[in-house]
Amino acid sequence: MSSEISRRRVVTSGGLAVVTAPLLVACGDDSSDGGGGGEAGGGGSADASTSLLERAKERGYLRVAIANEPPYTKVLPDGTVTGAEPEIFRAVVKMMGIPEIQGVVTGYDTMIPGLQADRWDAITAGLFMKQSRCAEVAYSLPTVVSTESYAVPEGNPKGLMTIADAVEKDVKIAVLPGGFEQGILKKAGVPDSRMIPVKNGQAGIQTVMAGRADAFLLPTLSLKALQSEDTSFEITPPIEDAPKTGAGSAFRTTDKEFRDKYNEKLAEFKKTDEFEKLMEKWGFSAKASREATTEELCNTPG
Ligand code: 6CS
Repeated sequence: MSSEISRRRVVTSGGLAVVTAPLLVACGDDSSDGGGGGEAGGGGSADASTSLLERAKERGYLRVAIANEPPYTKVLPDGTVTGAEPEIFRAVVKMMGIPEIQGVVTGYDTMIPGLQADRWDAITAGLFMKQSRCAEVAYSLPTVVSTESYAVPEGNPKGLMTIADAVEKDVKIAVLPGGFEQGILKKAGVPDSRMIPVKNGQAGIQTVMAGRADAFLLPTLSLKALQSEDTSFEITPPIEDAPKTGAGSAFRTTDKEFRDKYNEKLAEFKKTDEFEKLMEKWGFSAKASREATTEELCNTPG
């Protein structure tokens, strides 16, 4: 099914590529047929004749998939793409001679299909590593390492503290479609009928507060960012039986040469004070990032 929605790419001053049509609808249309490569961010041509590095240097930017979920990714009102992941990526590709990045906002469920359809060149959204994803993309070294928590109504009336609680209790959990959290719950045995898909963080909180779900499962830091805007809910301590969540940038498996060059510069960058300050600014631990390995995080089942 190809999308009939006309899309005109507008690049804001801050580097956000937006389309006239709701991107999620467009992506959802295109990614279902695997076609439409290179349209969302424009400039795609993942052919074998030129390397991603050559194409990026010629274009002057790389297109990156982001979710706009602070602190991992955050689009400012003027369209500037910020957040831990894009800022690390921007700093490292500058070291490779690529002056800018262009963000394309999309859902986690379309990030890998869109990468493979050449709608973007990399995923810099905090797409947590796990076995199935590591089989489909070429991850960089780890950049952010984090934890998961539940957002619950005041007093946590259903006493939800662990993944096991979500399995054993007759509760409904809001999750992002195709997200890492949905995978954790599914693998633990929570039936689809007790998972409520929501389109973003705000919708997840609204779903809990309206009583349509008993909790919303999301990274702890993402929930804290939401709570800075809305104090109506509580956040559980990091969930002890949830896997450690670690992300890096994700590339096409055909762009491993680029990924390897990226890793060389990322390894240098991770030793700098600039990296330390960037991680601290967004609430992440530089130490945890430096100690984690792609191999370890790619061992996460699911
Ligand atoms: O990797 C994922 O799927 C998850 N990552 C983040 C940063 N937020 C939620 C999402 O499900």
